[in-house]
Amino acid sequence: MKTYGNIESIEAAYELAKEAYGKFGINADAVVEAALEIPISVQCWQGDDVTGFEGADGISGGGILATGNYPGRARNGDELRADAEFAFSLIPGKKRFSLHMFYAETGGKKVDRDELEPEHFTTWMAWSRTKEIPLDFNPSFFSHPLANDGYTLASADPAIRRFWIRHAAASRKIASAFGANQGSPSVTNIWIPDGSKDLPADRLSPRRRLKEALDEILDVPQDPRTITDAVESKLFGIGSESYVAGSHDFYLAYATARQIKVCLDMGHFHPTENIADKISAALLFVPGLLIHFSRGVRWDSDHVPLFSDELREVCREIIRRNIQNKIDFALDFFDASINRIAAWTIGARSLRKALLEALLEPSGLLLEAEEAGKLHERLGLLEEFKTLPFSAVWDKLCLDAKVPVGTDWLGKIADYEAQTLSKRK
Ligand code: RNT
Ligand code: ZN
Repeated sequence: MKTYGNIESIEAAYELAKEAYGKFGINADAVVEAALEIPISVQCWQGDDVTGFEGADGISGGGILATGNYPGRARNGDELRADAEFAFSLIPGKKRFSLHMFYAETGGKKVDRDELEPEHFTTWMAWSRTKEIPLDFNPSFFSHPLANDGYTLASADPAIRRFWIRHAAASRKIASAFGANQGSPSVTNIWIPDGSKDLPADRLSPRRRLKEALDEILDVPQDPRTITDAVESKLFGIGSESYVAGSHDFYLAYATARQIKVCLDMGHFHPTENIADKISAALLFVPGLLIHFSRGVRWDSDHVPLFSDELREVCREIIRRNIQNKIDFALDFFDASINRIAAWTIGARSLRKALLEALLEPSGLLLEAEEAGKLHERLGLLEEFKTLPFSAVWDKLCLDAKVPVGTDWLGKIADYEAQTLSKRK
């Protein structure tokens, strides 16, 4: 693979770009720095097709499913950590790592999900400290015998419900240990698959049970300096096509009432609905948002996000209002049909790219035109800003962050595949 360019030409192109942005009052140097500072939470589950370490072997179940069989899936904690570290070397800027409960390391001992303790994440926490990668967390309400009938926290069976309440409580305790270990809150996201394949006769009771279960879980006090709670809605899933108990309306109301964060997943709405417009509305009522950056193709397919209009719109919406401190930026996709490290790299780089682009936008001028009632000017500027020399600044950002510029990361992936992934049989 040819290398993308030499340092001199990247710097020279950047100087010209800097001048172009400078004309609109944007300081590109400062923007590059700011863009690198925004943490992106990388999802561990892309590395192993949402399998976990319980020996489930590729069955994710519970409304989500990784498809494809590209060789080289990480099979244990050491492989997953090694793959993630390698991906991090290709992704510019600050990173976090998001775990699920079923990535506990129990040393071969069977410990059910309601009995896991912080000690089962000792290796993860040590790694997090050494690599300075803070951890986020997710209780795992799927791929488990007690999730087989499609209901967990909203289950009509009190024994099943109890199990999952204990599971969530254990997760929050572990997340809080992460938070203490890393000195900042671990963002802990509750997503449950609960729903019905066909038309339910009673839509209310599961939601009432879900509300009561969540109350019980969140009533257990945890130090807010160590954990931030979030709840994630969904429109439908595989096997829950007709009804999902934890819908957007449900969680928006719930999070408002409890003053916790709402998680908006880009793939969890109607295919033509973009979450960009929901951000300002929700933030008037909830303390913050967790965003799962994903790309739905016709449905909630969890494809790798690209530098798409949808993703760029979401980033612009956040940056224009300068509300990035209220947003947790997280990735959520799982594609087993391509090299998994490339999937991480493409998804995370697209998000960083969209953040950079949004930060470079001279949005103050748009606002001025709007406030002055010069709407033709607003439209004209909006259109002109699209073709400012953004890519030169992106290359410079990668250079500054000491990650491969342009397509250079592809060669590194090929080497890692030859040396490491291809040996996993
Ligand atoms: C599922 C949700 C959830 C999961 C991960 C694995 O539809 O998007 O966020 O993808 O927790
Ligand atoms: Zn999600």
